[in-house]
Formats: sequence, C-alpha cells, structure tokens
Amino acid sequence: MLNKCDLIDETNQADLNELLKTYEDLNYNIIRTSIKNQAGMEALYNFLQDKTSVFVGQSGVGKSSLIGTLLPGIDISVGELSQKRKKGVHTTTTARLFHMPKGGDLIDSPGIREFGLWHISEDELLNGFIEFRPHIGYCRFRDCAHEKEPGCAILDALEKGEITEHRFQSFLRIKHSIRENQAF
Ligand SMILES: Nc1nc2c(ncn2[C@@H]2O[C@H](COP(=O)(O)OP(=O)(O)OP(=O)(O)O)[C@@H](O)[C@H]2O)c(=O)[nH]1
Ligand SMILES: [Mg+2]
Ligand SMILES: [Zn+2]
Repeated sequence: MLNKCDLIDETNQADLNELLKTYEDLNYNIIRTSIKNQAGMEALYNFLQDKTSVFVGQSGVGKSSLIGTLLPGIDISVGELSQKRKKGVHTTTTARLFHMPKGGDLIDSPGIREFGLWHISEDELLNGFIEFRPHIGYCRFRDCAHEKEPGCAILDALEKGEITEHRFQSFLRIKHSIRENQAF
C-alpha cells in the first residue's frame, strides 16, 4: 500500500515509480491511498475484507489514520509529524486489533523499529523475499551466508538478474541489522 498519494509531485514521482516497480514486478498488488483525498479507500477496504491484516511501516506513514478512516467510530490515536524530525512521534505504542463490521480484522502496530524484526531467523528473513524462495536450499554450503560463498544459489540468481541488486541489498541490510541487535 502506498499512502499519502496527495504528496506525489514532479519532484518525487520518478523515484517513487521506480521503487514501486520493484514490487509490482514481483507481483505485489500495491494500493495507492490518500487520507487527505480519500483516494483508494474503497479498494483498500475490499482488499482487507474477510482477512486478518497487520499494518506495518515506519512511524508517521499513516497506518492508524488509514484504520481510523476505514472504520469510522473507533477510537484510534493519530500523531502529528514532528516538523524538525520529519518523522512520526510514535503515536501507536502497542499493537491493537480492530474488527471490520462485515468480517475481517485490522491490526494497528507501532512504527517498524518498535515492531521489530529481531525475533526472526535468517531462514525466515530469506523466505520473506519471495523471489529468493526458488533458490533457497541450493547453496553448496549448508551454512552459506549468501555474501561471497562459492556455489551460493542466491548470488547466482543475483548474477543472472533473477534477483535485483536493490532487493539483495535490502536483504543484506536487514540481515546485518538483526545480527547487530542480537549481539546486545
Ligand atoms: N498528507 C497526508 N497526510 C497523512 C495521510 N495519512 C496520514 N497523514 C498524516 O500523517 C501523520 C501520521 O499519521 P499516523 O496515522 O499517526 O501514522 P502511523 O503510521 O500510525 O504512525 P505510528 O503510530 O507512529 O507508527 C498524521 O498527521 C496524519 O494526519 C495522507 O494520506 N496524506
Ligand atoms: Mg499509529
Ligand atoms: Zn548462499
């Protein structure tokens, strides 16, 4: 989901389209929304119906605002963006579950850092990158770190262009951040 579509203009459109293309090429369905223009709300509502969905993302992207708009009448707090930091003020501090009247549940969660990926294993992280999945388990070494090992199936796929550099770098970044956190 891409929220705050009202803020798209000629200065950010090209970068945004490039970023979204990464996900659209992987067959992710991206719903564009805006609370300000009330855009995409019906498509989003229909998509969420009869499922349990967790809203995740950085603080201030509008997770709580979206849920509050989808489910009028609920009591949910929305934060002002702090002007100095251009970030949310972490309004949502714990995850909360809301029922959709005609079926379906929405879970609001705190900004991504608080939500935390620190409990996931390296295997789960690998599987989170859907295009990596066909290559998992085919590395020469069972304990392959997928960084510079010979016979690494992930690096092979990267070489062949089946995995993009952008996604591979995201994988490495998250992997390293998990490891750093576990060191404490
Ligand atoms: N321009 C614009 N602002 C929006 C939109 N959606 C939300 N906002 C604003 O963004 C700010 C943060 O919204 P929240 O809903 O609190 O964000 P959040 O993702 O729940 O943040 P955390 O709870 O901290 O994780 C508020 O000031 C909202 O009014 C939108 O579509 N367009
Ligand atoms: Mg929130
Ligand atoms: Zn490997």
